[in-house]
Amino acid sequence: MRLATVLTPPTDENFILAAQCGVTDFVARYPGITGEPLAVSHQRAKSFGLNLSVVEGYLPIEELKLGLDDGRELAAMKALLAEMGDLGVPLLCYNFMAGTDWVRTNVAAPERAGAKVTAFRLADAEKAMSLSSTAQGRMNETITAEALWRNFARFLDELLPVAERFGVTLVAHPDDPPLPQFLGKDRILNCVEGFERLMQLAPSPHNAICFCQGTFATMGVDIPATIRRLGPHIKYVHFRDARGAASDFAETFHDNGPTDMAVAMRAYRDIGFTGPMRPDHVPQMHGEDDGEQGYTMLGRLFAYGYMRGLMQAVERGRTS
Ligand SMILES: [Mn+2]
Repeated sequence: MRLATVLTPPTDENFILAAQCGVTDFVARYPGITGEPLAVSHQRAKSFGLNLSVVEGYLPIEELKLGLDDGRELAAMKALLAEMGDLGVPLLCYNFMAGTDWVRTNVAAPERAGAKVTAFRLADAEKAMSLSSTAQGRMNETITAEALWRNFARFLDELLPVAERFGVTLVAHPDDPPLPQFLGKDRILNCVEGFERLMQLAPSPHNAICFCQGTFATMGVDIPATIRRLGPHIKYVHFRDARGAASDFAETFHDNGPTDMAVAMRAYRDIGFTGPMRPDHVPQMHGEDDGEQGYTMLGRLFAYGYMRGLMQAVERGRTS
């Protein structure tokens, strides 16, 4: 297993802190959003001793999800895959939620000693705020699960062969929150069966899963059993925890949620997972009030140490 991270922002200081904590893999956001060419991110990461191994977040696929792309999104995605191939970046993480990215209704829920976490309550969804810049537009469209699956099949028909050619694996992130429907749009990657259907839809080692553990926790499933069930299809992990269910939950510090994280880590080891694993959303800590919710740095430093401790424990066999 390799300790990975996003850095928001990807400043020299944040790169140095991550490298000092033992992080080896860097996760870049879609270059069209950050404005930084992928080759530059790749080189920058390398200069701090990190490998750029994942591109993730805010991809140009919103029209593709709705079946409304005029060809521009497809072209942008194919260009991205080619660029990733050139640089040897192996994983592209995407989601298939229509109309929104991840959504929370509270970005300052209390965690330990005044730290703040994000939380979601369906009852408050009318005031739901999307934390994504891509969530604008198409808010009034509706879409059924079957239409989404049709669009998903077309998406894979077009992009999977290109990904295969360039040595890139597409990893699908679950719908967050994993509700059956949200804002008039059905959701399809909201349960384990949805991921099994996706794997059957296009069987290929390049069609794989991002196991966002916090999202699976809010599905109410047994985490270690689900890691074993999805097994070799898991190629990338978002490591975090949440307390509650899809319609009402709050995130937690890594050591303060309901999931036995050591048992989860053992399950990743047991399925032979050797890919990148990153802390996902983290609590906003003292002095970080103006940071991007879920993506501030101090909570991440805590997470690096916690995760590295668990990784070393299971990989050296001390907890088995
Ligand atoms: Mn995630």
